[in-house]
Amino acid sequence: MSEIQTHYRTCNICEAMCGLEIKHKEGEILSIKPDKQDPFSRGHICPKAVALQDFYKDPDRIRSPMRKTAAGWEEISWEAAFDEIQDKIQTIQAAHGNDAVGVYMGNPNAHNLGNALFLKKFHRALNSKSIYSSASADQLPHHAASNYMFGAGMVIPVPDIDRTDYMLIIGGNPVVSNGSMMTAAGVPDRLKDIKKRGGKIVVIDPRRTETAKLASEHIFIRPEKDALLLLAMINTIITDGLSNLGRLQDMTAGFDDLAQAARPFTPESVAEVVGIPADKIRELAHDMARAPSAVCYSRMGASTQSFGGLCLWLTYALNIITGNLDRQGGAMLPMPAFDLLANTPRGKPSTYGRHKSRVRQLPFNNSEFPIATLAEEILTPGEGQVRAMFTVAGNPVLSAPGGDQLTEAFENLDFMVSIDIYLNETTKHADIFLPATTGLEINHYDVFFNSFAVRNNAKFSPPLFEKTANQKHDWEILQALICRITGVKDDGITPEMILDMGLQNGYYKDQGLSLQTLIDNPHGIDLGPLQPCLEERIKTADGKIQLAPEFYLNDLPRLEQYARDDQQRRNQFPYDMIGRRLARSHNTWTQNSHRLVKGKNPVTLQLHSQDAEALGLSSGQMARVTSATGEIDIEVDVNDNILQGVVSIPQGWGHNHRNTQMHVAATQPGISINSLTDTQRVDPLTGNAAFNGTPVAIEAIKTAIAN
Ligand SMILES: Nc1nc2c(c(=O)[nH]1)N[C@H]1C(S)=C(S)[C@@H](COP(=O)(O)OP(=O)(O)OC[C@H]3O[C@@H](n4cnc5c(=O)[nH]c(N)nc54)[C@H](O)[C@@H]3O)O[C@H]1N2
Ligand SMILES: Nc1nc2c(c(=O)[nH]1)N[C@H]1C(S)=C(S)[C@@H](COP(=O)(O)OP(=O)(O)OC[C@H]3O[C@@H](n4cnc5c(=O)[nH]c(N)nc54)[C@H](O)[C@@H]3O)O[C@H]1N2
Ligand code: SF4
Ligand SMILES: [Mo]
Repeated sequence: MSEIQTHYRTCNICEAMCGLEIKHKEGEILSIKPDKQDPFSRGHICPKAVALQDFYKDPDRIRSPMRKTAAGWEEISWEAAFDEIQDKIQTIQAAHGNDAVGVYMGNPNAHNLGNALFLKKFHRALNSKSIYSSASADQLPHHAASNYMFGAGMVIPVPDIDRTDYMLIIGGNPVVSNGSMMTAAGVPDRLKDIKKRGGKIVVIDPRRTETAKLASEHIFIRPEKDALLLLAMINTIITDGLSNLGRLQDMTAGFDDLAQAARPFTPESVAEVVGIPADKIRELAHDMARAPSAVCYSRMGASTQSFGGLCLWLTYALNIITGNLDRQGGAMLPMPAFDLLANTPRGKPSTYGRHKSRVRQLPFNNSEFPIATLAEEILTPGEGQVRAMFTVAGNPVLSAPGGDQLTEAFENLDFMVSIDIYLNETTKHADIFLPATTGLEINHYDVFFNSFAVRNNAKFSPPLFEKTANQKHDWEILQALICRITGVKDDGITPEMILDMGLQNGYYKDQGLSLQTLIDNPHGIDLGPLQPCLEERIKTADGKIQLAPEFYLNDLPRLEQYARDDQQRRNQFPYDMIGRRLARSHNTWTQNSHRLVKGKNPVTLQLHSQDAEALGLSSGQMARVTSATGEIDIEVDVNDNILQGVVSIPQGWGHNHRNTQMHVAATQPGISINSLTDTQRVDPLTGNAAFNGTPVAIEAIKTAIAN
């Protein structure tokens, strides 16, 4: 009889980097619990971590390469799959140019060491500009602000949540999401600690969220009005003589331009449109400026909207003019042990805006085109049309704006390859399916999320279970494809080698940090609180912060026009739709774990009681929601935690309406919020999808509830 063994690793489902303690015996998981000795996550986990065992054992996981035939899917060897891909890709690129082959990369790539390090090489091998990812449905405005203000998209300031005295949260719900662009396992405790030490948390959100309930104060805002609020706060701080650049005074360019740009946006002029009284806006500005330390943290609600670019610029600017950038308790820069910026020199020419998309002239930012334009790039004939696609760990049919259009687009491709773990709404369109390892089967080190971590630390997790003989890791698949496409022999370099080299040459080299040190410390190594380091991390040519880049100033007339037109906009679609994240699901792919989806139907339309009354609807009844581009029927949840005139639907759902193999569907309705969102709604500045504030109409219908 073998003994019960204990394995320590970091959960790789979301950004929080929770340490896990896993008891197992003879290949069976006995328990998945928090690793109390993990110095970063301090004993926190969420219910999703326990489901890692479900993804490992899931009978629906695809475990062999497959080719689609007229008679259905047929298992094939890896070599046969690679042969066919090589042939098709080379033929298509030779006939139609390199850009005819596109790549879409989904969220799990950021949680996978091999993909984080090998995808760029894969793009270089294809030498195509047709690169797309979930980043343009998520955080592109953050990278744009970092690029234009600090010189590189990965110079991302994060809230020093453990030391701040005042935290203003705009459009983020970290109590449910566990934090994003702010890696902070155990957010609820960290937030409660702010209050315990006498500090204040204010949440600005059209929903009274789980985070809002825990905060000192919640203020409702109308969707997509945040840029106006931020401008009025900046205006107030400067007009009332409260701005203070502090230590960064000589390092900051553009203060006068910012002051001038904010001048027309007085609290009185924006109050009605924003839905927050002028006095309240002044109070927010004064509190933020006068707090011993403060940070404004804006997330999905601020970035996935029509003014995402402006919102993130103004968020950074607010932190800067209150003296809170790069200071304890403010917005600080992590010093990651493996640094993605290690080889980025100051003044490196930026790729932002270098190209425009073919059909709609949307910008190429962050080395990719916006996902909102992919369907039309596939469906519109002409030179440069995308004719073949790779999807790598992504499900854009459910996750992209107007996702339904991608169903048609993928069916129109000459060739499609999906590297994934499940056959789903997206990957079922592939001609070749390549199955990857995941979760408990992989080595893990968070190269991205340590770059957003609220405390410097490093941890490496070996696989708990070895892959089987016929399985390949994502990076091995990518490497094989790179060799096939370029004809160059495998250089034998593994992600672990790259990681080790980065650790040994990074910020902590004097402490002897290496892959071996991490292997010897399975709970992870604490590398201390965030330190001021902007002078070292900034990548602008002159080493200065650009407080008022033209890129943003030129977008202000669009905002002013929008504010002026606000009252006339809505006749046909009087409600603003926003999304909602659920504690027990992660985007579109975890719903196959029964333990996460059992229970009451979570896919409901949240509607304010006064709106419900006007529409003749009550909880449990069905409503039809219509947008300019789609229509769904959904169960109503009358709920005064939402602002009147705003409705909310969870993101990430939609299984079973297109006959996938995922058995989750049997118990849950197949409603995708992205059947309502619109590919044409983007922030034109960054190209990011504008999910929030999608105009919709609602009517009561008499259908019985599906389940
Ligand atoms: N309306 C609306 N839409 C949204 C959002 C919203 O708030 N509202 N949120 C947006 C955001 S923030 C994001 S990040 C995107 C997410 O968009 P996507 O990344 O497109 O969606 P995911 O559900 O994360 O897709 C993950 C895919 O990877 C597969 N997978 C999981 N693990 C692995 C692995 O280890 N290897 C491989 N090869 N495959 C794996 C899954 O089976 C699934 O097919 O959705 C966006 N869409
Ligand atoms: N449980 C769970 N955790 C997750 C995920 C998941 O699917 N499930 N997904 C992960 C991913 S990929 C990401 S990117 C993160 C996202 O992390 P967060 O950004 O923290 O998550 P969201 O729930 O999308 O929060 C957006 C908030 O913005 C509000 N909002 C909507 N429109 C507006 C607006 O116009 N203005 C303002 N001020 N607020 C608005 C919404 O009501 C919501 O509370 O979460 C991650 N963590
Ligand atoms: S919060 Fe995120 S990282 Fe932590 S256990 Fe849950 S899914 Fe995993
Ligand atoms: Mo995301």
